[in-house]
Amino acid sequence: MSSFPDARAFPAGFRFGAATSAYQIEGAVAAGGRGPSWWDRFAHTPGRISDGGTGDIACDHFTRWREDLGWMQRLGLQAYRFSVAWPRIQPDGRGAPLAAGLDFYERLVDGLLERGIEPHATLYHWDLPQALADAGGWQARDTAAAFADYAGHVVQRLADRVAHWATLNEPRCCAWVGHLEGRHAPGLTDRRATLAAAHHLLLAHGLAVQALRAARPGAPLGIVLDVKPYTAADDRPETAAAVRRADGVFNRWFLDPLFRGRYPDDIAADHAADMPEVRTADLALIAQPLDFLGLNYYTRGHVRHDASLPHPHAALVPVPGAHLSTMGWEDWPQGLELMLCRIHREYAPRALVVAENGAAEPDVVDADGRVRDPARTRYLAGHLAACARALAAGVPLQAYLVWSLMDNFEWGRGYTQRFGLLHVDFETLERRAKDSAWAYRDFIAAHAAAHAAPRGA
Ligand code: IFM
Repeated sequence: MSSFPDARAFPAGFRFGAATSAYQIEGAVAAGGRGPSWWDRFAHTPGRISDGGTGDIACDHFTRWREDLGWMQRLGLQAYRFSVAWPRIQPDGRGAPLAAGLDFYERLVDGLLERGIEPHATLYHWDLPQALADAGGWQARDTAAAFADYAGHVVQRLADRVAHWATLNEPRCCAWVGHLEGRHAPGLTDRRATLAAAHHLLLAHGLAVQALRAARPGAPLGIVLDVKPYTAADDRPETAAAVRRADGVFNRWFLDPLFRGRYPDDIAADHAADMPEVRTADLALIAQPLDFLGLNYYTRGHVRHDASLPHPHAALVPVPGAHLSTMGWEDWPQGLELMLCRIHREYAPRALVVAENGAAEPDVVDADGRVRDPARTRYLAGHLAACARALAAGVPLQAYLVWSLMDNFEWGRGYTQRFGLLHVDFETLERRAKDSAWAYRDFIAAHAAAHAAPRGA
């Protein structure tokens, strides 16, 4: 407990919770008429997932959701971020919504509320219906309009009960890792496809915000971006330029259009030959005011210039003595403080939420049934301290959500990475809280106690 910050640094009403996403935990991929998504297709393609895993069963949350709510309650979580699987609502990505799909998320939301847990919903966490993928996926402009229609169905049913609606999770990752690095669905390595996907994802966000504001005025809307600070591993001017480019691609390519209504000139110039069609009204749609911005933060990029690498010509350099998670990511909490403060200063979103933060560690169940994961506890404590410093600096941070509630399907890395507060035995699907989960529970309880009304007041 001692390395956690003083819980009083977080105001009353600040929410501590955890996050998941549909394809990573739900399983039950054909239940209730759910259609296939491009992640079903990708995961079933030999060689795509490092351990051959798929989301067919995952954590079977679709049937065990009540048990999972029980765990959230036991840990004292105050907020839970989940995503809605588009193919459960519209199996082909278009048309009338499936009642079974909407009912599932309605039960989940009502179950959260009954337990005093604030629901945070994300409308797209990468599971694009395969029928839309076949019609061009995010490279097709039409997919953006289809998304706004789907979003409307979900928000129409649940708007009165969800605290935060995020349109998209990490459009950068969907565009870059899926279309340039080939490690995520749809598995492409094509820069034109990447930039088209990125633009159409942002357009989808803008169209959805417009549709949702018209249908449900007052529903709290935002988007979740993955952000990463870049630091220079040497003092050469070429490295400073590489840092700027890497930051431009990772951070500014999304923050600038969303908050300033334009793509960053330097990166747009670098990519002029590969840019998609950007119509006159697109950027105004993308830059509509939002109620909050969600940030997913894990690590930094410590880099040096390397001309032999493709744009942004930045090679990662290991930091001596740094603790690395099993993903190979450095535990660097200063980066979270830095990004929170910078985004507040430079882009001024109305409110911020840490929508994901956590670490994959080589967790094992000991003979006594405990999962001792001190590195994760240290990681969480350090990043909570970073949030406390950002709050003290005036950042309007409202919530902190751990990635993830439970061990799950880590995309291209299958089941090899354990990010959970809950350990999941993927043979039996049994859940058990790791030591870090109990430490987080104690911290949340300390915060609640610090803000409890004095007796007799
Ligand atoms: O598991 C992912 C999640 O789906 C999106 N953000 C990063 C996490 C860890 O890689």
